[in-house]
Amino acid sequence: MAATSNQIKSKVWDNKQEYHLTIESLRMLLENRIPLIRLKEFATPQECEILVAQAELFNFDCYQNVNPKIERIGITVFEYNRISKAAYFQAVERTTKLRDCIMAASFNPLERLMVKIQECTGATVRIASEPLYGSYYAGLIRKIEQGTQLHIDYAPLEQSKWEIGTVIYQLSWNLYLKFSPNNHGQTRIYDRQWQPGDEQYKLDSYGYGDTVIADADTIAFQPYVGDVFIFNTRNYHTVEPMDGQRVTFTSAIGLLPNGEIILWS
Ligand SMILES: O=C(O)CCC(=O)C(=O)O
Ligand SMILES: [Fe+2]
Repeated sequence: MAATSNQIKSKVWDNKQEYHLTIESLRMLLENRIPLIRLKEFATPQECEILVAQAELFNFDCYQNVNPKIERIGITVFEYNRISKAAYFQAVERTTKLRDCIMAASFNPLERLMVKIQECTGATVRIASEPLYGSYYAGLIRKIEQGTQLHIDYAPLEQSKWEIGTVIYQLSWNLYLKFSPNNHGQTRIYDRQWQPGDEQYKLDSYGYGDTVIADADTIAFQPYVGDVFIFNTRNYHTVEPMDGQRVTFTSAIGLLPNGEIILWS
């Protein structure tokens, strides 16, 4: 039985060990050969606490058309997709000022992550940029406390007419800033990537039905404050609901065909 299912699957996830950030582990994550990379103690508890306190001086907005509720500071291409590209880029400058104001009074996780990726890969690591419009926004401060639906984040599908739609692989990194101590709010990733044809399983603005992940291997991780977890968002994934607070700092990461690594939200 096992041999047969291994033959049907193109490969098997190596999830026996924890992977740290190296050029090899990043390559394996991009190619979906491992489910996760963990950057343990990326930030100190104090840094995380100060960043959350600074963010809470401002308003968190709810994602449009998303159920259950997700709150965030920052803008997303996901939401502006159905408004317009021009409106997204109009909002970049003021949103970047707000983010920079919060980071200046605490610390800059975006810069720290970009330097780490640059050092380990030697690649050009930059904020995504759109011809005629300029820089994207990157770096949401986000509260996902009521969980998410089963979903993927994959710009070649969702933002096919933007620069980010040309990435060949897409990841997401989340720094866990605040996490009420309990065993809920885990992130679950399935060894099943979005494929053309999956749109038949789509339920609403972003959720997919469970049939799409039937029989797929899965891994769930318990976030710790100060850690960064990176995973491949072409893989179906969910966040479990929890009682209490769950605040992250996050953006998308993509690899372009020319080898450059870009970040955006
Ligand atoms: O908050 C998390 O753990 C993951 C959220 C998510 O869906 C993502 O980063 O793509
Ligand atoms: Fe996601």
